[in-house]
Order: sequence, then structure tokens, then C-alpha cells
Amino acid sequence: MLKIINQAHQNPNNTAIVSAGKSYSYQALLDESQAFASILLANQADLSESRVAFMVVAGFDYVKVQWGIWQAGGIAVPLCTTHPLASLQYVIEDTATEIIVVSPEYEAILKDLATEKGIRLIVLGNLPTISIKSLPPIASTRRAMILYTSGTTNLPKGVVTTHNNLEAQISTLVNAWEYTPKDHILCILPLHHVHGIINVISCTLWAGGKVEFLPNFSAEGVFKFFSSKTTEDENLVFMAVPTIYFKLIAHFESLSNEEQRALSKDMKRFRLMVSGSAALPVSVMEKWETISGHRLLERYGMTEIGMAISNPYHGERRAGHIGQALPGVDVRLVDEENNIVPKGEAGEIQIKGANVFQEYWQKKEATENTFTEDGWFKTGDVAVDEDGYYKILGRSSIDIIKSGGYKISALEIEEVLRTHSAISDCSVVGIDNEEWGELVVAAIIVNDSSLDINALNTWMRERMPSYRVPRRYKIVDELPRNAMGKVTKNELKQLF
Ligand code: MLC
Ligand code: AMP
Repeated sequence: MLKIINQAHQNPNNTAIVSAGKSYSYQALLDESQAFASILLANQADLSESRVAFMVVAGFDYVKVQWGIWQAGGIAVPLCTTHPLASLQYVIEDTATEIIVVSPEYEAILKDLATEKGIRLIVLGNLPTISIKSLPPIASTRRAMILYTSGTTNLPKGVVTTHNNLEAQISTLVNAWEYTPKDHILCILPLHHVHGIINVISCTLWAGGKVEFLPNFSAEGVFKFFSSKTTEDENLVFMAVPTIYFKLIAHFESLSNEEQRALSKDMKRFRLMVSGSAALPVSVMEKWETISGHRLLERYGMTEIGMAISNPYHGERRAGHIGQALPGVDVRLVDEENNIVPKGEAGEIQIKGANVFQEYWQKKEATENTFTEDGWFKTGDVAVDEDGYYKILGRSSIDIIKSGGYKISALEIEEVLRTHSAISDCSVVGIDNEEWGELVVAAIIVNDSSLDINALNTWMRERMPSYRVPRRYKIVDELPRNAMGKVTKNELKQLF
């Protein structure tokens, strides 16, 4: 039996999930996910790694569907609920999805695509009652999930993890951060990335704790959760990206002194608050500590590896640093020839361990290129070991941007911009921004001076998720280039 399912049997009567005003026990989650697995299987004995894409509202149904896919032997492909059709279609086509599962509110978005491609569509909410089937045995070496991540290639790649990978990613964190059945965590993160899927949901459920969902992030919603939990015997937990802490601080500062005092008191009761997915500015860490009494635990991870490096749960949480290798994860810093750099010098972070993904979906060459000959995963992040704590210095590719915790490829955005009839050339960069980490901006050369930037924005939003759409455009006559003809992006940044 899959370990996460086995774990759920340990605490059948505990509340597993709170969503849309309802509570669901582990038993309910086991029963309903098994029933859903039976629906997925229909007349088959095993989905045998069929890809099942699902666009489901964050809450009980999301986990039910995910666990159902796993128990039926399929590969779970979560779709972002806010992506435009073009991005959803890319994932569905790239994975050659065989079944699509949707919450009723998303049926209209994917129905025609499913019909056109002959993909089975399951709409939640109105499912037939069918007899529960006996489920296939699932070896933990099987593929479990595909998440899409942007990189140095222009289109996002599917990161394939096996059940073994997921179990390693989950169990390492559960031990390092001491999750327990008393944990009660708030989930406000998108559920097509590891931060929400692994650190928030899977680790808490593995430990027998409770996950409470808000369908979307709002500072009001988060503070309402913080102030409404008065039971003393629960361990409250919160995890978010730096942009969210920035937004929470801004909201907190808009409140009256009395409201602030009450909230600060409520926040002191938390067991743990974590930040990750992007660099946590020291100013944000310090402000948050002042208002909440919590020194944020900053950690470092990646879609391909789950979490790899973390500040200690017990011990010093050092500002501006990501901490030490997690147990079971090997970390090294190397130079361009893959030689380990002397202590105190900068090098690329490379990772080895059971947590590391299996492959990029159907991209053999990209997979080979991302591992060294002796099997280390090349992260592309540059760090230094400062007195036993790793500190991130930057990335080896200027074309990877992190904004709001999302990884964004400058090349992907450029490729789309160049298909616009009024744009003859362009270059995209990320510029530093306290709130978003980096802000996506674009320099464009236009061949039609009547180009309307608002119309261009709308046009871009139809083609890619809004967080990848440039926030500012600068019309230029030419792009700065070096002697080799390559755009000098550092120079370009100075224009914004
Ligand atoms: C949105 N907006 C942005 C933006 N994203 N502006 C600048 N830069 C961006 N990146 C604008 C919108 O256009 C809109 O403006 C306004 O902000 C509100 O948009 P929204 O979509 O409603 O934003 P909001 O819900 O507030 O989202 C912000 C956020 C979200 C921080 C909650 O970005 C988020 O959930 N980020 C988390 C991503 C994540 O989970 N990453 C983990 C990846 S895994 P207007 O004018 O249009 O109204 C990983 C590994 C690891 O990294 O280590 O964890
Ligand atoms: P993703 O591909 O979306 O999983 O993003 C992974 C990337 O996020 C890493 O390669 C890092 O560049 C970045 N990242 C994650 N955590 C941190 C952190 N604590 N500090 C700086 N960068 C981080």
C-alpha cells in the first residue's frame, strides 16, 4: 500500500481536511478517494501510469482526486485553476492526458478540448454511485506526479516524480520540522507546485494533522484564520512565499493599534511559520518577527527535488541564509567543471538523494543535461557556505526569473511577444522588487507605432498565466548586445 494511504489508516477519526465550512475525517478521505479510484478505473484493473489531469478547487475534492489517481495507478497532473486555456492545453497535450477531472465550475473551460481530443472528462459533484473495486498494488518505483516548471528552455517541462521520490520528500520534512497529529495548517498556496502540494498538504496529512483550505490567498482571510483558532491543544502552522509575508505585513500595518495587538497575541500561539520558494528579504523577516513573535524558518527547494536545504527547527534561524542540508539529502557546491569549491567560495548547488525527481517528461536530452555524469542534479542556483549555513547568491541563468514565488522563463515570454504582429524584437528580464522578489519587464522594438500597451497586455494574458505577463514595457530602437550579438541583459535592466 502507498505509504501516504497507510499513514492515513493510523488516525482514521482525526479531522484531515476542513474546506468550504465542512470537516472531513481521514476515514472519509480514505473511503471517498477509494471510491473515486474505482470511478477512474471503470473497466480497467490498473491505470498503469495513465496521466490524469485535474483542475479542482483547493479543498477536500482536490486531495480526494489526487489520492484516487494514485490508488488507481495513474500519474497525477494538477492543473492551475487560473491559467488561460492555452497553458492548460499545453500541459494536457504534452502529457498526452487520458482522463481530465474538473470541479463543476471549470467544466466549461475544458469541455470542448476534451471532446475535440477524445479525452474522457469526469465532472465532480454529480458522480454515479458505483461499487468499490479492489485496487491495484502500486510499486513505489512507479511514476506518481508531473508538475510543470519553467527553465532555460522556452517551454515549461514536466517534472516526473515517483512515489519513492514523494515519500522521501515528505518524510524528510515531517521529521525535520516535527509535524504531529496535533498540527493544524492553513493552505492558501496554489496546488500545482511542490510548496503547497508537498510541504503544506502531504506532510501534514502524513503526520495525521489537519489541513484547512482557503480557495485563494487574501490577507484578510489569513488573519481571520489566525485569530479564529482558540483551541489550545492544536499546533498552528503557516507556510508561504516571501511575497505573501510582504502582503500580510502591509495589511497588518493598515489595522488599528487594538486590532494589531490582538493579532500579535494570536500569532504568538503558532508552532511554526515557514518561508520559501524565493529569497526572504531580511527586512521582511525582521518585520514579521516584530509583529508575530515568530522568527521565520527559511528553507530552499525546487520542483525537481522537493526541499533540500533548511534552517534548523531547533537552533539558530539565520536571516538571509537557507540553512543546512536536510537529512537524507546530499548537497555540494561546485565550479563550472563540477569540482567542489573550497569552503567560503561560491558554487552551483548540486543535489543527490531519494528526493530527486526521475526525469523531465519525454525530454531525454534535457534530463541528461541536468545531471552530472556521476548523478548529481544541477540546480542552477549559486550559493556559498558561510559558517555552516548556505546563502543563495543568485542563479547561473539570468533568463530564470522568480516573481511572487513562481519560476518564470524570460525566453518563454520573449517567444510569445515575438509572435505579436507589431513587435519585431524584444528582450525580457527580471528587475529587483521588494514585494514580488523580481518584476517581469520587457524591452520591445515595435514595427507599428500605434501599438497599444493595454491591448498588448490583454493579448498576453490570453496566452500565458498573468504572473508571467510583463508588468512594464519599454519601447526601444535597439537592444544592447555584446560583440557576439547576444543581448546584454544586465545592461537592459538599467533601462527600467
Ligand atoms: C500577480 N500580480 C503581480 C504578480 N502576480 N504583479 C507583479 N508581479 C507578479 N508576479 C498582480 C495581478 O496582476 C493583479 O493586479 C494583482 O497582483 C493581484 O493578482 P492575483 O493573481 O489575485 O494575486 P494574488 O492572489 O495576490 O497573488 C499573489 C500571490 C501568488 C503571492 C499569492 O503569486 C502566489 O500564490 N504565489 C505563490 C506561488 C508558489 O506557490 N510558488 C511555489 C513554487 S514551488 P491587477 O492590476 O491585474 O489587478 C517552488 C519550490 C519551493 O518554488 O522551494 O517551494
Ligand atoms: P521552482 O522551479 O518553482 O520549484 O523554483 C525553484 C527555485 O526557487 C530554486 O531553484 C531557487 O532559485 C528558488 N528558491 C526556492 N527557495 C528559495 C530560497 N529560500 N531562497 C532563494 N531562492 C529560493
